[in-house]
Amino acid sequence: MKIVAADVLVTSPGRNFVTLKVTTEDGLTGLGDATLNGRELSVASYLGDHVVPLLLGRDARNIEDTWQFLYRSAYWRRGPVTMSAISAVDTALWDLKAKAAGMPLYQLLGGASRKGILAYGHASGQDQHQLFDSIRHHLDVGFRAIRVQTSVPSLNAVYGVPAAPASREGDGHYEPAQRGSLPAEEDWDTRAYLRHIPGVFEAVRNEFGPELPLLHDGHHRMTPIEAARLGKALEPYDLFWLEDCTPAENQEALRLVRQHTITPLAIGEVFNTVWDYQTLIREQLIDYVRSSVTHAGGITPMRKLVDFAAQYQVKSGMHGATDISPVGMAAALHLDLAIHNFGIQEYMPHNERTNEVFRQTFTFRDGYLHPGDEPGLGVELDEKAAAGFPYQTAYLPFSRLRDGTIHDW
Ligand code: KDG
Ligand code: MG
Repeated sequence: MKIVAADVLVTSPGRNFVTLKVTTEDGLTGLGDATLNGRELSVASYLGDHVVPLLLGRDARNIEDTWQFLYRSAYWRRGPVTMSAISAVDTALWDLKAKAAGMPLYQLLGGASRKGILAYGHASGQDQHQLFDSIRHHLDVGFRAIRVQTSVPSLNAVYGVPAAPASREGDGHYEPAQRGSLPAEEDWDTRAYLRHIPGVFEAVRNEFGPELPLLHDGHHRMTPIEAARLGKALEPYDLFWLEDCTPAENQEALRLVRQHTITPLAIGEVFNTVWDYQTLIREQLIDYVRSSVTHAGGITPMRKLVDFAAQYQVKSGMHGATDISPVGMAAALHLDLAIHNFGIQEYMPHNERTNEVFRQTFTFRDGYLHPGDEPGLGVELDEKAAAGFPYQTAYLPFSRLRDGTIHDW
């Protein structure tokens, strides 16, 4: 199974995606997602300029060897650009191997450990009325676990909340990356946020009852002591998890949070190797690992990460925002289905245009996702349709405090 071609495809059907297509001498093709939100072209260049020439002539069957070669031979290790590029290669090779075997990928990973993959959706609102409406909408379309984000009084724009409410019929999902030559500026005030959020969860529990799993994303904005305070204040509302409560470059910070709260903690959508989790997992400072197949080096290291986490009763909760392409999403679903320590999967459905470009076989029914049983990942890229959506410059926003200081977004 010699690799004879590897093509980097950039398309923007509503938002930017980078996909690697690897072709073997027998005409099989495998796909991998290399999308890094707001930095897409750097991964496309890393792949096209430095990785594709190394792939040509290699045996596509040797996935572990190829992973180690790409990781170690660059000398410069880790980092989101490098690891997203390696992810795409690794995922494409698993897609190829499963297609060659005539099996859905999850079978090669050990087979199904469950019937379906519990998914959580994103509800949000500028006020309580909009938020309740959004939660009802998510329940109506089948979600059985819901992330709750709201605006904060006196702040103009807050992570996770669209400026206008998403229409029930349209695809008006929240999309933080905005097209344009400069990133949008948002404002932030942690004290205002901390005062507001516990009351929101109290109202949601009163309205929707105790059963519904509720999640919340702090999006890296709190100090450890602020995060501890929020976790403690949210305890009566029984969250499934509080996500990214601190910027977690400093793993030690989670010790302090953990000492003060029993609200479960999830972290790691911006992490890209197991090393980012070493202290967090070994000291059981978190409950869920948030890395995605797309950004953490592919199926090969993600399997090792979740197996390491399993020894400490830490579960998976893979990142699944719209910047994970349908290829990356399918890869996550195969892994979710196979592993034992699955926790939950984030699911932000893509828009119609994206689904026309990426033909998928995964399904969402009654709150559960399933990758389907087509050989490989079960996603095909319609290159003609993709070519109709050229790359558009787009950036994630950034935050400033009231006095103008840059804050974590
Ligand atoms: O690209 C950044 C988004 O994927 C991120 O802001 C979404 O935090 C996020 C989440 O939990 O989905
Ligand atoms: Mg997040």
